[in-house]
Amino acid sequence: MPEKIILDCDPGHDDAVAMLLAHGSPEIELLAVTTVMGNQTIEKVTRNTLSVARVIGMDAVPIARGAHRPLVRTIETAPDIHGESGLDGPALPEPAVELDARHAVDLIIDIVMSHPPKTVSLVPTGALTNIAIAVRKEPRLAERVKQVVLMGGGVHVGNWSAVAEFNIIIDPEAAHIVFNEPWPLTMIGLDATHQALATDEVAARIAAVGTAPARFVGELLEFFAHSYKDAQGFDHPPVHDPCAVAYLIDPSLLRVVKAPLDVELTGGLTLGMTVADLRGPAPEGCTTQVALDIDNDRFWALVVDALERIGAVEL
Ligand SMILES: [Ca+2]
Repeated sequence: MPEKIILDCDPGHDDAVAMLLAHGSPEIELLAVTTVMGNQTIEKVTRNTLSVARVIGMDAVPIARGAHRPLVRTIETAPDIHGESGLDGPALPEPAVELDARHAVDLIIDIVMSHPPKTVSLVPTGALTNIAIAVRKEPRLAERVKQVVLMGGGVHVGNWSAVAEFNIIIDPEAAHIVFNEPWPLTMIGLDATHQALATDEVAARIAAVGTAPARFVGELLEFFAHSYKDAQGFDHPPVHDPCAVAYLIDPSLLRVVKAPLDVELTGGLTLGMTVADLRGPAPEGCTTQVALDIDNDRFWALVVDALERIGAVEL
C-alpha cells in the first residue's frame, strides 16, 4: 500500500524536487499539495507550485493556497537562496490547472478527516503555519494523522541563525504547536539534509535522464548551487526537502533516533532552535524522533528513478 501524504511546501528549489519525488514514486500516493509563505510570498510560492505541477505533468492532484504570514511574526523570505521569484533559474511555464477553492488548512482537514484514522501522513517542507492552524481548527487531527514527517530544524545547528533553521525560525510559534501535539513526528533536519548534496555526479545522473522535467531540475540545481555557494559557502547545495519524502518511500535511507524534541521560543540567542534531548534512551511514550544521517547515493537514486517514471512531459 502506498503511503498517502499531503505535501505542505513553499517552492522553493528543494520543494520542487520534493514534489517530483512524491509524484514520480509508486510508494507515495500524493493526495494534495498545499502552500505556505516562506521562501517567498504566498502568491509567488503558490504560482511556483502550479508551474512545477505543469512541468512534471501533475494534473490530478489538488493544490491549495495557505497562510500568507506567520502566526505572530512578520514575514521573512529567502531571496538570497531562492531568488526574487522563489524559484529562479529555469523558465516557469504558465499554470495549466486551477487552484483548489479551499484554503490549504481546510483542504488538509477535509482530506485527513475523510480518510480512515492513521492513514494520511503530513509532510511539511516549509514553515509549520498551515499545520499549526489546522490542528487548532480541528483538534481531532492530532489523533487522526498517521504521522508528521517534516523538513526543518537540526540538532543544535542552524542555517538562519547559529542554532535555528529557516522553516522553524520564520514561524517558531507554529513549530512549537506542531512539535507538541501527540502525533508521531519525525524531524528531518540539517543533520541529515546537509548530507543530501547535489554534487556534479548527481547533476550528471539527472542530466542523463534527458527529458524536459530533468532539464528543469538541472536548471534548478544549477541556480541553487550558485546561491548556496554565495550565501552559505557550500561547494554543493544541500537539497533538503525531498529528504522528508524519501523517508516515506524508504525509512531505511535515514538513521533516526527517538528523542524528546521541542522548539525554543524565549531564548535571546536561540529563538527557533529545535532542542533534542539525546542524553539517553527516550522516555516511554516519546512520540518524536530525529534523523541524523541519510544515504546520499540511494537518496539521489530515488530522485532519478522518479524522473525516469515521470518521463517526457509535453508542455
Ligand atoms: Ca521548503
